[in-house]
Amino acid sequence: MEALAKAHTNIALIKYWGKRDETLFLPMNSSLSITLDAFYTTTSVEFCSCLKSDMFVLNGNLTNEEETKKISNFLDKVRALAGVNLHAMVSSVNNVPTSAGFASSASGFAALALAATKAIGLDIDHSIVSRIARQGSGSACRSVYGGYVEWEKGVAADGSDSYASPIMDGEAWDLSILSVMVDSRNKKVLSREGMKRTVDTSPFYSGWLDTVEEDLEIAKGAIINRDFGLLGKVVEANALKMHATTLGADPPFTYFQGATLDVMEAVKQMRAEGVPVYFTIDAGPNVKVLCQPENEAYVQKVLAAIPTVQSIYLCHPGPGAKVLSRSSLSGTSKKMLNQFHHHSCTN
Ligand code: FM0
Repeated sequence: MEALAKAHTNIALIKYWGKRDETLFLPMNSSLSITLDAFYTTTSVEFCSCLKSDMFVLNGNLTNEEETKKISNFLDKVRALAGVNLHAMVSSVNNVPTSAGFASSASGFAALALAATKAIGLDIDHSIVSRIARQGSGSACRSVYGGYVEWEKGVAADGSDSYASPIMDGEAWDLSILSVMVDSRNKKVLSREGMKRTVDTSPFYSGWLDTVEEDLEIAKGAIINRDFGLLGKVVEANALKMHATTLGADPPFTYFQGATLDVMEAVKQMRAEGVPVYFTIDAGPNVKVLCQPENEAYVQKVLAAIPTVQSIYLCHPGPGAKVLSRSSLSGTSKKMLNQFHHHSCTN
């Protein structure tokens, strides 16, 4: 019982910020993202009666008990749904520059959700895969789809109506997303911890909830009408509102560093010169800059000249999660995924 799947990371244009249920990963608000072409995770899952426990191999290395436990807890949900009680060998290869501060949890859990459900024999559509991926990391539910994606928060207590769906294909509207890395140190306040502290203690959190659904409607309309100026404006404002909530938390915190402000300034400066370019920022110091493909070379040049910028990764809208065959693998992924391929068993 084996399957292989690949999923790409995504960047939120309208942020998921705060949970109403931490066990089921149910969000306080709906969110909207673009799946990216450049960063992805490839994962193989093999359930077998000969395995005594779950095993998790990441980038060719067997992980420790703590990491394996996270995967086991997630697989328990898949096993419960399928009514199957077998252990699994999971092997994942991240083509995500995690050392540069980019998160791999969205692509990781989307690929795992698809590979695990397929391997265990569930024949389910992507909306159910999205609902399962959500329970590994909220933003992972959006990586099940390609292009422009919305995660509807839902209202049901069991989470049955909280999953992502596609708004528009990436090919329908190409945009350039420049991931600007300013700091590669580990995050001081992880997104999970940061959003919890903010929900629990920040007096500004209710202000976030007041306008986020309206922001999402504006962003969705701008995408459908290919109105880049309107989209950029609401995306940037939404990110700043999210970051404003953290300053009111107890204890207060911010994800911004000096270099984050340098990039924000440069974006505003280019805009003052007439180039339509906007930024968004997640739970870390790096900045994602949005522009139209005709301006990407100029924007990249300007950003690269900022002394505190370490590197820039250029992305475009990417595809949704897909099941792959082993024969389609190549390069490092092939080597790493085959290294622990559990093929000796005859069960
Ligand atoms: O992506 O606690 O999914 O909408 O990146 O695993 O459910 O890592 F800017 C913050 C992502 C949060 C916004 O949180 O949290 C977004 C954020 P989990 P995630």
